Amino acid sequence: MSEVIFPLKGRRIWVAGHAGMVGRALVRRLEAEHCEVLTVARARLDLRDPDAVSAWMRAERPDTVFLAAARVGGILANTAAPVDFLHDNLTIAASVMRAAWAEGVGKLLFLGSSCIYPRAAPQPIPEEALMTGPLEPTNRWYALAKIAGVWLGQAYREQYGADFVSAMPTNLYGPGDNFGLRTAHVLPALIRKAHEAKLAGARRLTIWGTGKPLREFLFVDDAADACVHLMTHYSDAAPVNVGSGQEVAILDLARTVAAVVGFAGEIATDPAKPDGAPRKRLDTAVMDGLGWRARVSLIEGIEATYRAFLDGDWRDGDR
Ligand code: GFB
Repeated sequence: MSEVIFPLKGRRIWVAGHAGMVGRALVRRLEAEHCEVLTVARARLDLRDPDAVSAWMRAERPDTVFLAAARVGGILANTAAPVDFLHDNLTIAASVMRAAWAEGVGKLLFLGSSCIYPRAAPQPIPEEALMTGPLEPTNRWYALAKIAGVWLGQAYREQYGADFVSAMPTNLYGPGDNFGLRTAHVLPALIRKAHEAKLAGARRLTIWGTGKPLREFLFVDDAADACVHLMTHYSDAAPVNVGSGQEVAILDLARTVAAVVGFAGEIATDPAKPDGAPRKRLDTAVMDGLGWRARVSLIEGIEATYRAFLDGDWRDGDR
């Protein structure tokens, strides 16, 4: 079991991207840490603007940063908006890291993603697989920006001794997710599709692709807990995978979601839509060694996310 090397008590912690699904979970999680949490609305601070970010940090003086802000989206959103996914994620990472270094922030955690690994990486994917092969084409713009973010953090560590670390979470889901059918990730999309099919009395629900790809899912509160664990227990250049070990084929996921939602009809596939990566399960040996593991089961997480959807705790990223 590793020790706490960076306690959070009494710190001024900026959660960049606090209104997003991961940022909100981080704000919830940090309530237990007796620290001061800083947030700033998107309308007040454009994180892509380096001078504005520097000025805000100079005024607010955070000493710790969780960089959870990003442009994210599902498989079709990624392919439809390559500039947005590459440019916005590059500039957010560059602006926040530069300002964090210049303003003397003590520690920063950057959120990468499991999709930054090569399409043909060995499974489960160890951290060393980064940059060893071609990327999955459906999300290469996003992946490239996130790789640059991870490497930028390493560069600040190498050149200036900055304590910047990176977490690589697997596919995340939970309350506050984007449920817009065109732009969502698979899990919220399936919940909404199954719910609407149930209400409409439809006999059939159609999922994208063949239903064969495997995905590993991590509930967002577990992801936030893992980020806090890394912030407090880890300080090194190498990014660290954050997984759940809960891997499922998309067609089986659709069946599970249908059972939770109460949709009893047929589930059809649409092979004209992209499958994306065949599999991207993370090797979590490093995180295991740091004494952390996920707690929320896939079924509990889907139930909680469906409850949040019914309560209106979601957004429609298609709008
Ligand atoms: O979650 P998802 O959009 O992204 O799709 P990725 C996962 C799988 O679910 C793909 C299938 O095989 C989709 O074809 N799928 C089935 C659906 N039905 C649906 C549906 O209604 N909506 C969606 N969205 N998918 C993401 C990247 O890749 O991985 C992100 O695009 C991010 O940038 C994330 O990095 C971790 O898992 O393929």
